[in-house]
Amino acid sequence: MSLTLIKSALTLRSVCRLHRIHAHMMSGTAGAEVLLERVRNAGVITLNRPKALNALNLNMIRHIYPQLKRWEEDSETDIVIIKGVGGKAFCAGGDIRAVTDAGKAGAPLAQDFFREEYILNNTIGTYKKPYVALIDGITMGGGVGLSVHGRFRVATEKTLFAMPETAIGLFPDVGGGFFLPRLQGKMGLFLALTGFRLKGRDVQRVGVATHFVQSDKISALENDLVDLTSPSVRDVAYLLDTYQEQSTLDAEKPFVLQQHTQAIDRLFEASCVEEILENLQKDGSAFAQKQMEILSKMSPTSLKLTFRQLQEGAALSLQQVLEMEYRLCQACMRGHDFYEGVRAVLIDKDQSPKWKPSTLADVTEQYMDECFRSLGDKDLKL
Ligand code: QUE
Repeated sequence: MSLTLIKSALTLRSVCRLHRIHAHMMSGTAGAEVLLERVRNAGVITLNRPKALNALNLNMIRHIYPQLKRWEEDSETDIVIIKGVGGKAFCAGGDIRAVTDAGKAGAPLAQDFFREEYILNNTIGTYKKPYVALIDGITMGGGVGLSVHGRFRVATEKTLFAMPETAIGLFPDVGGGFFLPRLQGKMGLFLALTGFRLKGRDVQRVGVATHFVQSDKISALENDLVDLTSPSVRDVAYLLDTYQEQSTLDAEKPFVLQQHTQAIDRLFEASCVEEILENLQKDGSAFAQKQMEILSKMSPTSLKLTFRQLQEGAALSLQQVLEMEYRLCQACMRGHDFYEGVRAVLIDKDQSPKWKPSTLADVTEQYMDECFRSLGDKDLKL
């Protein structure tokens, strides 16, 4: 063989090898929707669908759940950290569009997605090791379920929190029935019904986040977290407190709802949704009028489901709440508004859903009772 031939054969071999490495990376980590790595003593979960704002799909759930379980028992893993890539979102929600497509087609994803998502939420809520969610960006719906039940939630000035599901004919699930009624006064019910968005330090002020750290300090914080050896919950709390003390950004900015917390507690104290609207109507302030206008755009069925979900959830464990929410999401999949809301907000983006029934008065107690009823063998059991 001539020297040139040997050289081209070698080149061909290296090209083939590069191809194999590339293929391996795509199936392993680099092209994956979620990255799961051990970094020193930490298990690190990185949500990696930046173009979809890291929205959670069933494939991601099926990778995260078993790894969380392994790390919980693994003596070399002391702490778990979860974060998102792309700089815009931690996790903007669930991949709801795929779920409604499956619902229309009668495909199993419609049951499997919620079931496995809620099992994951429960695992986070009962985790035996420190769990730290770095919610540096948009954190809504499904993203809230991946963070709020964990021991530590670190907000930054880029955090944008909301439970916006009443706008798509759903209800604030992923354990919303547990954490929302446990916020101060009627704050949780207000956030649940209106989908009000909280930013930055306000996310900590209402108790959704445990800490506030400036976004530009998050990567240093993450490095320090993975360097902790066998940290106790107190050790992690101490490190997070230290970072928080060094974060002075927006410290003087008042709470966005400062002027309205008393009004919220008064106006949202009611025995049904109709009574809240009556309270808002009678009050007549600019704030009350604004909330009335917002609520008038939401699915009437979702508003009534959400009211009762939080009312019942106030006296239930996280496990019981998730079991209740599983019944409710399956009721939404059998109904009309969830499909119509996803069409209007996420597919056609015309923002004009045609709700059925279209008024609160036409959502019957009998229908509500049906939504909360047991699914028999199909119930979620935690
Ligand atoms: C209300 C919602 C959701 C929403 C918008 C709303 C929701 C949700 C998403 C979402 C966001 C980004 C994605 C995606 C879905 O948007 O629950 O797939 O990439 O998951 O007004 O409840």
